[in-house]
Amino acid sequence: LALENDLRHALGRNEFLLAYQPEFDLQTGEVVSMEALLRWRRPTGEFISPAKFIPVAEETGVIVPLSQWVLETACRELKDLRSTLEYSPRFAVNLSPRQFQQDNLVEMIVSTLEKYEVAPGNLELEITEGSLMDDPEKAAFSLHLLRQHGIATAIDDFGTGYSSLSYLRRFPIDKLKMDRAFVTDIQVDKDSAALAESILRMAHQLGLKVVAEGVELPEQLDLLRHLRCDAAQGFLLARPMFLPELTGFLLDHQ
Ligand code: G
Ligand code: G
Ligand code: NA
Ligand code: MN
Repeated sequence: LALENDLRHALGRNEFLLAYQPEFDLQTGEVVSMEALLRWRRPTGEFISPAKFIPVAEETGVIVPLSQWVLETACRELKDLRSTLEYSPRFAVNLSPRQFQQDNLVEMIVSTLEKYEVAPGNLELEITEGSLMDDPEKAAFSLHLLRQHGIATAIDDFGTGYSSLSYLRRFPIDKLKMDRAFVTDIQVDKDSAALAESILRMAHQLGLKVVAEGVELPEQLDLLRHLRCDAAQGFLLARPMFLPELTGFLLDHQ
């Protein structure tokens, strides 16, 4: 496969970039975190979506050096950002199910944080429900270890997998990212709003923060705030940005 072969060489050819999309506190409007999103820019200038190449990276094993690159780059860029802003924003990195199952995951993360002098409390890991359910015991062990190190964890695309919240009690996690499927029609559809409300109520009872994904309209934001959602992310608030634009955005937002 051409894609597979190109992917093997893409790291060495510096074809990857990170874009960052901020998340905002719904009470204060402050940026609470920014999610690093991997971008592959081909020599032709064409961008290929991670949805397309992450599965190939997993099959070929490229995911191992690639995820190391993502974490290192995010840490290095955070150091840059920190010296400009004079504070240290939190950032989030996505982990695929295979990455989450990697044996030396926690060691790799902790040593990279030390190398770049990034406090563990500045990092958040986004994992999917599938990552937890593949091997729940191993997942629980890794999550406990991460928590001992002070690294936060979030469930990404929450609600699209094992829609039951009860299993979450078994895992030490910090927040849910409510999938944008729950946000899209929230302002026009009573059932959507009821679903979002029940996710929020149960998550809060379990002591979890909730971030709404994919907020595109002011009406959605108002309703989410009314429902006591903690934070939001989406094109209405900020698009994913490369480092120079992100730096300007955060400076303006202080
Ligand atoms: O940013 P975009 O909409 O193209 O992201 C598509 C999907 O790719 C999302 O599900 C996102 O979580 C995932 N993704 C983005 N960056 C990374 C990454 O660095 N690692 C992994 N494993 N997934 C990522
Ligand atoms: O699976 P995950 O939630 O990590 O996917 C993040 C992806 O969602 C990113 O690729 C980002 O570009 C995309 N995204 C972020 N905000 C919005 C939005 O408001 N609307 C839509 N349609 N996509 C969004
Ligand atoms: Na994500
Ligand atoms: Mn998500």
